[in-house]
Formats: sequence, structure tokens, C-alpha cells
Amino acid sequence: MVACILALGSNLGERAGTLEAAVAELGSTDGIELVAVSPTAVTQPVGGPSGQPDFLNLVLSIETSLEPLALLAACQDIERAHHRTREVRWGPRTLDIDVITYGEESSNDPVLSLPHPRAAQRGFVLLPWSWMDPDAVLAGEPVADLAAAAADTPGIIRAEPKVAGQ
Ligand code: PH2
Ligand code: MG
Ligand code: MG
Repeated sequence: MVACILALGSNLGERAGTLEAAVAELGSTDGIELVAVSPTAVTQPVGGPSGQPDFLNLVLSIETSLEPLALLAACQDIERAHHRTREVRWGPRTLDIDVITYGEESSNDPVLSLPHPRAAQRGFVLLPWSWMDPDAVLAGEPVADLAAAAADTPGIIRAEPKVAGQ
């Protein structure tokens, strides 16, 4: 089994319910075991069209027996089941599931770069990750330090617990 971090986001529709369902669906996927779920963060959109709604974001720690591209495919199947479409890059979406780390794997594969190439600058990934695991490290840097330095971190609010286990 390989330890991985997944990041989930939603800014359309029933956001909290979508994230809760997606966590449950990931947990019941063959080859994926949930280890921990971060608290939910209410975050302002980074990039993309202006005027889109705030996101709810959370981070999951999992263990998986799936290879990286099979893990990505499992995440994309769940995105599709929640009516995710891909019209606008960084546009509003019902559900986004990104593979942030896959063990210690480092790859420039255009389909799945690892670690996620923008994760180290994204407070909406780093801050909930640091809440879940204050000692987490990303590419040699403490996640809590990266979170403190990320431009979008000051606007992030910790939501009331809604997803079981948070
Ligand atoms: N995802 C993006 C781009 N911008 N901003 C926030 N706050 N949360 C996200 O999940 C997010 C984003 C691309 O996937
Ligand atoms: Mg994303
Ligand atoms: Mg994505």
C-alpha cells in the first residue's frame, strides 16, 4: 500500500453533501483505504473566471494499492458521477479531486505530475492538510510553513465539522 494525499474541492451545487459523498465513494473504492479526513475549509477561488462562488476544500490521507494512473482514473470516475464537466480551466465545478502526492513519487508525466505541480503554493490544499497532519511534509518543506506563506491562506475559514470523522 502507498500513502497518498488527495485534495477535494467543490464550488457548485450542494457543496458539503458532494464532498461528503465523494469521501465515502473514495473510501468504498477497491484498492483505496481512508486514513484521515481534514476539516473543511471555505476558500476563495484562486484563478479562473471572476465572480465564481467560494469553494469548500478538504484533503484526504489514503493508502492505496492502485497504480498512480489507476488512482487518477478512480478519482475522475467519481468526479464524473457528480456531473463534473470540463468546459473552463479552473472554472466552477461540482467536484474536483486532485492527486497531490503518491508516496514519494516524483514525475513530470503530463497526465499526472507528482507531487501536484501547484500544491506547494495553494493554501486551499496546504492549510486543511496542515490541520489534518501538523507534521506533514511536501517535497522536504513543512506543509504548515508552506500554508503560512501561500497567498490565498489569509482568506481561508475553517468550516464547522460536517463530514463524519473530521
Ligand atoms: N481549484 C482550482 C483552481 N482554484 N480555488 C479554490 N479556492 N479551491 C479550489 O479547489 C480550486 C481553486 C483548480 O482545480
Ligand atoms: Mg484542482
Ligand atoms: Mg482536478
